Amino acid sequence: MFLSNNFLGIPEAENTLEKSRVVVLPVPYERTVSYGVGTRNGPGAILEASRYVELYDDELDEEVSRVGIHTLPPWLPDRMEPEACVEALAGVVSELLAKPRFVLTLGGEHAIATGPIRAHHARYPGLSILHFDAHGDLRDEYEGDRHSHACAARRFLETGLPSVHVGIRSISREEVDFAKRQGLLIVSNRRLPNMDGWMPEALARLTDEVYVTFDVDFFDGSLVPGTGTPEPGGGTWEQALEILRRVAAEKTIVGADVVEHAPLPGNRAPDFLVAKLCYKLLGYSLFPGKVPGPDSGSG
Ligand SMILES: [Mn+2]
Repeated sequence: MFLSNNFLGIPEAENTLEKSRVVVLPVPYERTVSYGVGTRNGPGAILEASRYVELYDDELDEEVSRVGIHTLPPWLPDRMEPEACVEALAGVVSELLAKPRFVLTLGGEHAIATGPIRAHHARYPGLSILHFDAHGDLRDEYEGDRHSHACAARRFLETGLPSVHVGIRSISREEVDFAKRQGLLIVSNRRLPNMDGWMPEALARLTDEVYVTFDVDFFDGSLVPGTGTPEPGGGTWEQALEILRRVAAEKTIVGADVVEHAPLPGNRAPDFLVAKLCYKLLGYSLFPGKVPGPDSGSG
C-alpha cells in the first residue's frame, strides 16, 4: 500500500487544510545547536515513523485522526538568522490560527518555538506554557547569542507568560536566580516520580489555555539518545504521558511543538517514540473528556 508523506501516512484527500482540525507544521531549522547535529532531520524522521503509529488510541478509545490532520510541506525561512526566522514563523502560525485549528510544530531546534508561542499568545491572550526539557534554556545569552537554543525559554517567556518547566536537570546558577526572581516553577527531574507532590502547584500556575513546548531531551537518554544536547537521566514515557494527561484533563491544550529530535542511523525506536508522543499529545488535547483520571489508571 502506498503511504503518503503526511503525519500518520493518512490520505491527503480526506485531510485537506480546509477540512482538518489539526495542522502539522514541519520546521527542519537548525543553526545554533551546540553539541550534536541532526535536528534538521527530526521532522522527516518523525513523519516517516508516524506511518506506523496505530490510528486507534486504546487509552482514549478513539481514532484521534478522524478530526482531520493536515501536514504542511516543510517550512524554512528565507533568512536563517534566528530572530528573522522566529518572526516569519510566528506569521505563518498566526495565519493558520485564523481558523479554529490545533497547530503542532515539529522542530528542528528549540529556538523556533518562540515563533508559534508568539502566534498562540496573540490568539490566546491568557496563554501559559508547559515546558518539557532537560535544560532550563533560561540563559539571557549563550556564547554571545541571544537566540541560541540555550536561551529558548528565556526568549519565549519575554512577554511574561506564566510557565511550568518539567524534567529539568541541567541549569546554571544564573538561570536558577532568574527563575526565582520571575517566580517560575522549575520541576527537576528528581521530582518527576512524586507527581502528586508538585502537580497541584503546576496546575495552579498554568492558566486555562496551555501551550506545550516539548524538547525531547526531557526523556531519559536511553529512550531518545539522539538529541541536540543529550543529558543523562530523564523522564520516562509514562511520566511524560501522565503529566500531559493531568494537564489536559484540567486545562485546554491549545497548541504544541515537539523539538530537538535528531534521528540516529540504525536506531528507529526513538523516531517511533517521538511520533507516538505527537499522536498522544494530539489525542489528549483534542479529546480531553476521554482522558482517564489519575485514579482510574491508563490501562
Ligand atoms: Mn533541552
